[in-house]
Amino acid sequence: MADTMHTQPTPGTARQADPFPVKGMDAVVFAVGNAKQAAHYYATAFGMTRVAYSGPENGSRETASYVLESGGARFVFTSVIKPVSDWGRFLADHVAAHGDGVVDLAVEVPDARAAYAYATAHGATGIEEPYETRDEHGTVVRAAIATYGETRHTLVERRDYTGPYLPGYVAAEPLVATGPRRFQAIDHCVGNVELGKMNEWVAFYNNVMGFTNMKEFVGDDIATEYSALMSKVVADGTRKVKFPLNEPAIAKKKSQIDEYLEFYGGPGVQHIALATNDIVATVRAMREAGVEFLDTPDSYYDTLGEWAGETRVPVETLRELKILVDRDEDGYLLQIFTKPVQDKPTVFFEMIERHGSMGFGKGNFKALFEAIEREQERRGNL
Ligand code: TYF
Ligand code: FE
Repeated sequence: MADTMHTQPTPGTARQADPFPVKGMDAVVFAVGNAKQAAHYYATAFGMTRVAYSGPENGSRETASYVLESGGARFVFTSVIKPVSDWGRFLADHVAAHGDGVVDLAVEVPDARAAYAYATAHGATGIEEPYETRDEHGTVVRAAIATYGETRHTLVERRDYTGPYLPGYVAAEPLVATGPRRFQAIDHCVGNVELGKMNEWVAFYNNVMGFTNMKEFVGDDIATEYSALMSKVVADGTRKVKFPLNEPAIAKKKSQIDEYLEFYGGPGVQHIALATNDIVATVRAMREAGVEFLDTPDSYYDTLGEWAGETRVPVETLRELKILVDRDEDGYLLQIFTKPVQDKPTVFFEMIERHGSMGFGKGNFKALFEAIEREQERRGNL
């Protein structure tokens, strides 16, 4: 891919130190109308374990927050009890404007002050200056910068912090009996931005966070044929944090990205991909718990063997569960997409099992986008 938005170190010169080191995703923070019930859904349907809580019982009169984990993946569900501060009003307004959605893609960094200084010096809008909080478990330094829409990146520095989440939270019991883990990490977090803005946001991540572009992208050619979106992926130096960015494309049908932007009320997080080691067990368990996935036509599986080759999972099992396969020069991946997880056609999830491939399922775009269009049609939005 022609790539002028960033520069890799020139061969032969010493490799530059990472200008914006990150340790990984810290948390995905959702603002929701009813955190108590959302937490229950992610516990029962996604198999996540509640580990921490903050609410009126432990001194937070304004908000209730449930922290759930699955392996290294952490989700926080926050809802407003009664707004009294700017933060409470922001969360209440966010839910009113967007419905349930992601307010924060929090990134763990070794040095939050340095990360914030670098980001703001390279064009980021600061939302929160670096601040320190501590309790008996240690100290955490945080700062926050704005990204697309009303979304932010909190930069979290955990100074040997041993508490269950952050100062202000108490350890909490799992909400339901925990079974086998259904996923162990956040693989990537995707943002939808407005028409014509994708390259600006790619440049933002290049400049502000030193992220570089991954090779997978959806350009004009694919967009106008069937996908109705354009997409590029930025990632940190270690490829632990990967942020694909979509914008609508003018195609034959109304773009799924336009549908999102209309119902979300602007740019925001579209999907979170969760890495699993056993997508078959995961999808079975989630389907049993009532999670709805996008359908894939049988014809997809009739020709699968011809191009996808052998995978860990027999084609008949893939067909039964509607799991998709993609293969590239590095290996293959298995993936599946949920339907939107709220009544608005906005946020959804992807389950992904990687076997060498670092891609995002480009070979599935046709089948996938046709499935999404069938759903758009069912909703009357096409
Ligand atoms: O993250 C990605 O880029 C892939 C492909 O609505 C994708 O998961 C892109 C857009 C979309 C669903 C999947
Ligand atoms: Fe994805």
